[in-house]
Amino acid sequence: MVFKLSAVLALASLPQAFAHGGVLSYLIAGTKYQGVVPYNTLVGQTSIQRPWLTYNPILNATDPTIACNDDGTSLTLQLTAAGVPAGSSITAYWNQPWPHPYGPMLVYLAQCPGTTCTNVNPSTLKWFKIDQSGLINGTVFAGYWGDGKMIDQNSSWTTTIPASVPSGNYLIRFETIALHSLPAQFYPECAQIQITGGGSLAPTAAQLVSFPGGYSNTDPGLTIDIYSNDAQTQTTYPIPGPPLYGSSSVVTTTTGPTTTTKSTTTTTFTTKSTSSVGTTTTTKTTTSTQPVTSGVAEFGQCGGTGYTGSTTCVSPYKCTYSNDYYSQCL
Ligand SMILES: *[C@@H]1O[C@H](CO)[C@@H](O)[C@H](O)[C@H]1NC(C)=O
Ligand SMILES: *[C@@H]1O[C@H](CO)[C@@H](O)[C@H](O)[C@H]1NC(C)=O
Ligand SMILES: *[C@@H]1O[C@H](CO)[C@@H](O)[C@H](O)[C@H]1NC(C)=O
Ligand SMILES: [Cu+2]
Repeated sequence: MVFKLSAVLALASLPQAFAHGGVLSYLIAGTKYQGVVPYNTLVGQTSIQRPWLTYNPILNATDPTIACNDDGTSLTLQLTAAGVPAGSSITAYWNQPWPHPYGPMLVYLAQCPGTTCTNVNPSTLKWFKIDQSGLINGTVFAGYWGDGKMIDQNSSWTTTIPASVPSGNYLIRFETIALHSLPAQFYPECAQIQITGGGSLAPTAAQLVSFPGGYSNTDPGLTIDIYSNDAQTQTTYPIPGPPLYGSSSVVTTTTGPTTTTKSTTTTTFTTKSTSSVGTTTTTKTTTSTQPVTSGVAEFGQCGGTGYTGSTTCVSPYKCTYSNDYYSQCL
């Protein structure tokens, strides 16, 4: 069918004055993917994201919508981001600017049985947490939180698919929890990805939870009153959910002496555009030679049309394509 954007926009009702929101798009291993468009009919929408209908938060940690928002079922034209290498990065972009700076950021994966996540009910899956950021510094009352960092990072959050995760079809669940009022506000959105080239470290039983089930409405990290007297001196915050995937394993990083002064950096950018009738793939390769001893810091520009500076990022960041005019160290 012909997709008439003007007709879809005409059906839109006004979102609640940007007080809330959710993940609107993704950058996955260098490829941009649009999310579903809330407040619009789902008819004709194609996305890797599971649908969510409004900007409103979920206010109940044990409601079925805690898994993949309301309603989180597959689109009729549901897509999957295929060929996402384990070890690559995924950025989720929220509506700008995200309004809630107090609370944790969390990212989960759940492997789907069979050959696709399409039509799999997220409540039937086992989830493990691959990333979290709670109270970064300061006090519960006046500190810097993962949510504040997300806002400072262009209202986006970049996470790395652990290289040790087994290959397969997964739902990835980005979540920001807002604690400025109680009950806590949950904003989870899910997307379908196919992880390739993975490892063999399965999550342990203790690292796996269901949603609903992973949180309780009485979890200390969800009932905390950030305006209380205690909060003004409290400098720790218990992040809700299971222990982090891989957290029991020891990670050893060995840095040897630098014996070379030059190395070759090759960056491959892949742009994919997908429609309901087919897939077009464009591949672009940039090769540059830079000293390894210097580089652009995290979030700095490292490429783009007209850019003449360094194209090398300081370790461990990678120069990540955003658009033709801008690449960034992430
Ligand atoms: C939360 O949702 C669960 C499941 O729908 C329901 O049983 C419970 O009563 C709800 N709790 C609150 C506080 O609304
Ligand atoms: C907390 O960390 C942020 C970012 O690193 C920094 O800008 C801020 O000054 C820190 N605040 C405190 C109270 O240490
Ligand atoms: C900031 O986020 C928007 C999407 O919300 C994206 O289009 C833009 O490229 C991002 N800017 C940078 C510098 O990454
Ligand atoms: Cu809100």
